[in-house]
This record gives sequence, C-alpha cells and structure tokens, in this order.
Amino acid sequence: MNPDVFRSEDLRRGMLIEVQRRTATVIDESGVETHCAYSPGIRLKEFSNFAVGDRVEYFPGNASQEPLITAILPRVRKISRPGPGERHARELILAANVDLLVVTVAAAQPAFNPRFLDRYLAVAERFDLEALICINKVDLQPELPPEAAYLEGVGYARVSVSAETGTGLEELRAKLRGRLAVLSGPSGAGKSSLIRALVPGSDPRVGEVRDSDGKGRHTTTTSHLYATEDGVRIIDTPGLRELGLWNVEANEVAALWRDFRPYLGRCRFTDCAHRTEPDCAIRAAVDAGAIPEFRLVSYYRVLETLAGEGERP
Ligand SMILES: Nc1nc2c(ncn2[C@@H]2O[C@H](COP(=O)(O)OP(=O)(O)O)[C@@H](O)[C@H]2O)c(=O)[nH]1
Ligand SMILES: [Mg+2]
Ligand SMILES: [Zn+2]
Repeated sequence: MNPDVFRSEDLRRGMLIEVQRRTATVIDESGVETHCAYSPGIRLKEFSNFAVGDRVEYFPGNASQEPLITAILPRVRKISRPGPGERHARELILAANVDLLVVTVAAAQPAFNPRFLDRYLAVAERFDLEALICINKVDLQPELPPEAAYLEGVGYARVSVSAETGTGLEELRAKLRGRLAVLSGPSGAGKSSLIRALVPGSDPRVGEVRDSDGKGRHTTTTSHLYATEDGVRIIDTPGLRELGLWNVEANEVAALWRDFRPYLGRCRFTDCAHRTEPDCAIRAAVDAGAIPEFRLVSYYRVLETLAGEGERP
C-alpha cells in the first residue's frame, strides 16, 4: 500500500459486519457496505483479532487503491471464548461492542426448557451485558411459561414473539433499536427465522427441525451483523449458539444467578457450593419458596458442565 494514494480526510468510520481471513465487510452510518482488505500494518499487529461489531477506520477505495481497513478503534466490550483445540489458550473474540444479549428459546418444538434461559442469562451476567428474553414460537404455545414469568420478576426484560406469524416483532424491534445486540439460544429456537423476519432481504439459512428429536440442525457458520434502516443491529454468531460459560471458576457461578445474590455470603461455609452443605442460605431460600427449584437445578447443571461431567440442558 502506498500511503500517498489517500489522505487522512478520505478515511471514514464504520463497523465490521463480517470478518474473513484476508478481508472484512464494513458498514457505514447510512448502511453502505464496503468490502475491504486489511492494511499491512494492521495485519501484522492484530491479525485474527478482529470481530464483528468492531468499529474501524477505513479507506473506501478509489481508482488506484482498493478499499482498506486502516485502523481498529477501541472496543468498549467483547464477548470471547478460548480458541479451538491446541489454540485453546488463544482468545477467540465472537463479537465486539455488544450491549444486549437476546436469549431466544422456543415456547414449544423443541419443548420450552428453562435451563437454556438460565445458562444464557448467566452468560449475559458473565460479560456484563443486559439480557432480553425472547420466547419464540408463541403461535404454537401462547401461554407464558411460569419460569419465564419468574425471570421477568427478577428483572430480565422479555418479549414473546412468533417469527412465523409476526406476533410481537414490533415490540422486539423497539427493544433492539439503538442497541448492538447479539442473538443467542439453542439450535432450533428460531434465531435464523427471527433474523429473516426482522431484516428485510436477509437470508440466514433456516434449519429444519428434525422429526426424531425436535432439535434443529446447525446451519449458521460465520458471524454476521445485520443492520436495518430502522436502527436494528443484531449479530448472529454460531459461537454462542450452543452456550458459553468460559473461563468461569465454579465458585463464581452462583453470583451469575441474579436472584442468588442477596443470599451469597450468608451460608455457614464461606466456600459453600450450595449443594449438600449444612446451613446453606440458597437452599434455605429454595425451601422457603423465595427461589424456585428450577434455578437451583440449572445452577447445578452448569457446575457439572464446568467439572467436565458433560453438557446437557
Ligand atoms: N411454528 C413456528 N415455527 C418456527 C418459528 N420460528 C422458527 N420456526 C421453525 O423452527 C425451526 C428452526 O428455526 P431456525 O430459525 O432454523 O432456528 P435456529 O436454529 O435457532 O436458527 C424451523 O423449522 C423454523 O421454520 C415460529 O415462530 N413458529
Ligand atoms: Mg440458525
Ligand atoms: Zn450455600
């Protein structure tokens, strides 16, 4: 790259909506997309460290110079996980600058399961993100599950929608507007269908629900940020879909359960795991009906996952 080819006043600012190995797509304020290469300086310093949602400075291109990303601007937040396989120690950034985690679960097909909600809400707490519970497929089951109503009571916002019929989508749009949201939730919950419904002209592949077990198939492969003219910006990332509590110690988990917090530090043992220890304040709260049993069960499931006992909902 020849620095004489463009002047600093030619540089613009935008946000990464898709990141590939050698190129990335940037969107500007007015929704114009530019496919850019990385300037050599950036590639050396920060190669493989860009994420969807990152704000960048870029040269939009001219007759003698292809579009180039020239700088990455400071991030306010990131969602990351350990890298795959032998690169485990290396951080993989799934999304940057996100300020809302949309936790999508189905009201039916697959059957409503509060454990998924609890896990993703814990992810939101872990990354210090606001969470929005999104109950999809209300066309199949319009009744609000009591567990979702309880979670609303402890302070999590909730919308009930149908990607199929359009119910609740306007309310969802209103809650997304002005935010940078990331879509999470188990396979088959309807994430791709919601993107298609929210973002005109988008085409995330929508999986089939397998008849045998009712679970959806994995179809999304790369993270993508979808932006609409009416101010909705939402990231679909495969890395978050199955779940993610990474780099969390067992003794940090209980604090991710928002309703457990008032009781923490009140158990007889300071290192109480709230399992079988005597005089446990959390279990006492469950026994007294102040915390519903399902919250304790999903907390135990996450502890088991961390202990390497495998993942199950
Ligand atoms: N009845 C009904 N089916 C839906 C709704 N949203 C998605 N589906 C179906 O659920 C299945 C999984 O949807 P998909 O968007 O691929 O889920 P994802 O795995 O979370 O991306 C597909 O067969 C969709 O057609 C909905 O609101 N109502
Ligand atoms: Mg999908
Ligand atoms: Zn305890």
